[in-house]
Amino acid sequence: MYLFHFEMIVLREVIRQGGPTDWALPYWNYSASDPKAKLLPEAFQDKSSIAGLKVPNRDPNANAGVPFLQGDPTNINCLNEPNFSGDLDSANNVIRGFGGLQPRDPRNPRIKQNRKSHSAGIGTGAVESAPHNGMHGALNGPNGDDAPVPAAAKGFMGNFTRAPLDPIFWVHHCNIDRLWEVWVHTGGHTNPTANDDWMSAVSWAFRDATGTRVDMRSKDVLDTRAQLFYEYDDISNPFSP
Ligand SMILES: [Cu+2]
Repeated sequence: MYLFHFEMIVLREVIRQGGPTDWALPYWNYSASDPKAKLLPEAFQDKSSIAGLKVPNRDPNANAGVPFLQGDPTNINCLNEPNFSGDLDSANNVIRGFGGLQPRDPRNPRIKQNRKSHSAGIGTGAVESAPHNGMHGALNGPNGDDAPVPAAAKGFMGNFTRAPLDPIFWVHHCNIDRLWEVWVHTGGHTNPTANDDWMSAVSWAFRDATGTRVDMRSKDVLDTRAQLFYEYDDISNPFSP
């Protein structure tokens, strides 16, 4: 939702400056087979000629254009989750599901917190765990909130309120949205539309490109073509034959 409104706001300015009328936010597919896909895209690196995309509050190796990922935060095992909604097994170990526990599942610890936060927890869905959270942490770099450095030097991507200050946030999140589209179009997966709660229980407020308030619910973003006027160029699933 916030990607859609951000895209519309930027598109309006792109057109005002004489740019393409079909401009769209790009996505960063760091899980592609090309090893270069795991490097920070060049436009965001220190050597970029686009000043606004260079951010010092980011992992220095990412900014230098060298490998910066530890472990495999780009893994897309989330695409193998058979169900969208997670559940808890009898040992109280989470069965993640692609999207996580239903927001009103009483076993979801987040129900006791602010449901609009997406802090990590037992209700964390597979795609939120990886690549979402893993890439946030990797791009943040060594200066997390607890690092003994001045506040101005702390990373952006590892902090909920600062992450959108890093332009890479937007292309990272576009890819997370794309992965949902990959998941739902492959493997016989479906969104759990029989349960209306996750689609309608919560609404969020945005500003459209003219500054007018718009309220949206999850059911408003289930079909990118019909509801949001875009589609991805590639929603192939590497795990599907
Ligand atoms: Cu995020």
